[in-house]
Amino acid sequence: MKTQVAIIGAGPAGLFLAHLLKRHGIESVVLEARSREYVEARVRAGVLESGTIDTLNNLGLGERMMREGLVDNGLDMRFRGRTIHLDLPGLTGRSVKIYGQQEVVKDLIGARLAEGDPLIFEAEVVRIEGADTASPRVHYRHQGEARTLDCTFVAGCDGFHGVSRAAVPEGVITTYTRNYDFAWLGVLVKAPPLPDMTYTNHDRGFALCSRRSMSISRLYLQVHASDRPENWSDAQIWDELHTRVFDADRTEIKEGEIFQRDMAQLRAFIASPMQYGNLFLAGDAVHIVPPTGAKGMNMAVADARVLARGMAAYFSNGSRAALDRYSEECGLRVWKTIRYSAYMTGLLHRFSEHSEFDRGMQLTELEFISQSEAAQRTIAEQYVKLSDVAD
Ligand code: FAS
Ligand code: PHB
Repeated sequence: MKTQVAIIGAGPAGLFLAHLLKRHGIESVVLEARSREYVEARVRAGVLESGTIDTLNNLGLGERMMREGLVDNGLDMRFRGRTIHLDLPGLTGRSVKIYGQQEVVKDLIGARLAEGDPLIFEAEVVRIEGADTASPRVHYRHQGEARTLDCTFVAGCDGFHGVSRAAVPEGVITTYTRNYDFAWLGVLVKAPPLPDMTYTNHDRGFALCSRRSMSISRLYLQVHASDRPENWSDAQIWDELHTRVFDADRTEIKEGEIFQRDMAQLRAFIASPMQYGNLFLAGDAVHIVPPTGAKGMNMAVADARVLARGMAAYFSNGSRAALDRYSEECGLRVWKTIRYSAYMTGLLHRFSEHSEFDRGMQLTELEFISQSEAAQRTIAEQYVKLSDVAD
């Protein structure tokens, strides 16, 4: 099989890239290791920045997101029983939208298949041959058979555990990593959510109250990295959430049926450069941010936008200039997003290695933010638009 662009992975990075390339008349084939059911059921991110919202709408794929997505105008941070409320439109002139990543993925997959464009599920890529040549070849397994896909470019959109990053020779790629010794236990609950996105810093640990609709709450608890969802009873989850959200009288957080549990490990990671010959890495395949910044999916979309523009230039006029600058053009944005996500993680979580002095500094930072509109605007601006891509 032959195509212009071989896309490895049907997550946000790969699916947005496929649709963006099509708008430029560029053919691609998406190879996804998992089944459609698995990919569409995977619960992950929830916050869409305006750049992601606009991209979905410009692709003509935003109708359900605009109908079912929830506009988020506020960001609350609680500590010492008090709340810092960030009025996003007041501070930045923007808001964000809450719309589950799995809903975005469903919309993109549905459109891709409706348009009859190649998206092959249960097609696991095992090797990329000739990434640094003009005609790379992707080797994958499908229906028990070894197959190949010849192409001009390979887009490695296969996430942190994919194979594409490994196709870049040792000496060429540099990785930067920070691992945290805590993780997030996430639950989906059939109960009305809090009115605003609410992050908390409590002596017992971090908690986050988000939502998927006005009747589905998405709640998170900081737990040790070695913990497991099955270690927690529903009652223990509710006890910790009420406590960490300073909801001692249990009147704020509405309890309900916990119908989904998952764990997300926290790490900050970036690999540089994001390209090697005719292989281009995008999304989690090349960077990971702790989810405290709500950036992972938005970063993946921003990478896809830059990459699609570079590939469109090449196929329309043969110029590689934009493609050769892909890594450089994405680099600073990615580092700034990692910085923000690491800052918010450091501000809101309990650290086993923290001294009493460190704890005092952390709470004083929150006190300072509570009294400084400039500090609040700094956080709000990064929450709503760090994944902006200059057109
Ligand atoms: P993805 O990982 O979404 O997609 C990669 C795809 O490639 C997958 O479908 C995979 O099956 C496929 N693949 C892998 N290897 C392959 C191979 N060899 N051949 C073919 N296909 C292959 N972000 C937030 O902002 N908020 C959150 O709360 C949040 N929670 C998260 C929880 C978890 C458990 C994880 C892992 C991530 C979370 N993220 C969160 C980040 C997440 O949203 C990512 O940033 C986002 O999925 C990035 O999209 P992609 O780069 O497309 O990678
Ligand atoms: C979510 O709704 O899943 C969510 C919201 C904010 C975050 C992370 C995840 O920082």
